[in-house]
Amino acid sequence: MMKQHATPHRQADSYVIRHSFIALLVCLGLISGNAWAESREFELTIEERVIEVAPGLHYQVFAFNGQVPGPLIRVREGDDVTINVVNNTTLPHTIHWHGLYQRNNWKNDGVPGVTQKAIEPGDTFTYHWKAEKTGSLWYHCHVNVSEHVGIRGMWGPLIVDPAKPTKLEKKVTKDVIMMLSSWDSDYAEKLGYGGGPRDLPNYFSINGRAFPLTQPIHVKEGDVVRLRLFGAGAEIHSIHTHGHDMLVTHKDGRALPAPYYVDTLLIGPGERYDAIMEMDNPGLFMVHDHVDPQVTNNGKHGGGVMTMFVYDGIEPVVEGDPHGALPDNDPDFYFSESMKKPYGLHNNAHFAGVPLETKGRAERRRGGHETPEADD
Ligand SMILES: [Cu+2]
Repeated sequence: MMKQHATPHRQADSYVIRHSFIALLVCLGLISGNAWAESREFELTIEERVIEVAPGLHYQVFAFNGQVPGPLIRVREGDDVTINVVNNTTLPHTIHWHGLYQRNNWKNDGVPGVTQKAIEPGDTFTYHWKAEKTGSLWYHCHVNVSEHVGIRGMWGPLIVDPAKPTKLEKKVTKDVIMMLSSWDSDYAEKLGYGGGPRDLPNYFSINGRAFPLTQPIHVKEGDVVRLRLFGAGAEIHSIHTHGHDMLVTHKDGRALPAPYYVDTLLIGPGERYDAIMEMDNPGLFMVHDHVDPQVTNNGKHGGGVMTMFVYDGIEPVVEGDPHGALPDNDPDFYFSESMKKPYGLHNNAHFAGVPLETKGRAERRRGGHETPEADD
């Protein structure tokens, strides 16, 4: 046997090797949360664009990288992130990184007049932060929020993957990000105005598009879907999934100690819920807002916050049903494809708007956010 033949000298060697190895393991354990942390740098511009929110509703927006929602930013817990922002619009903006703690870093919190001066038209600003908080976070403008965030599309998803995911989230096969918001057609062509407390929104959307411009959610039996629901606008939404319960696992990015099942979930402005769903019931099943006015387009039923789970191999049984009306041309409409890509910033051409005519830009530059007399 080896042990019987080992000399005292060799025993001492193996003692040193064994204990060095244990020390190395302890070191790795201590830094495991940040063992793979990386520095990442992204570019974000803010552009004046026009997007089609609903059939016939062309809406002027302030668009991050020219798109609404803004691009997915996905990083890992502990990453050091730098974002260079260029404001190519005619009004000032900032970016608030909603959910981040900004420990010893409050000057990167993006609040105009508090943590920084707003980024003026033509100016640039660089944000640096550490991804200390994990989960479904988001970023949005913090200047004139009721207009810029409320009705101009200045929001996008920021997903920070935890170093140690929960057992439940490890099972996920498909991510589905839904950012819910609303629009007021009175202000579609009045960039710089609107979003006031007496204005009533008349269009409601998932990822900036109202049904039938939403997309079906394609799944197959056995998929485990992670719905990430964001209250990006000023309305309260009540999301109902037909045929399936949602297991609510995370609130505002944090894993819940006791996940719970629902079939209808209330989401207020700024809130995020993650719900994990077993796709075990093949068919066509609606997903929609149960706040009834929010499934309309300008008062007409059959619009707004509405889509459908479509299982592979299932054909519609009713001619002209909503499934048939969905255009079904973008598998990344819910960021499902972007979430499969490596960490980084991912633009999505489907969400891109068309450049805004320059008419009115000079007046906005002079007039700022003053409400015109005609709009009182
Ligand atoms: Cu803004």
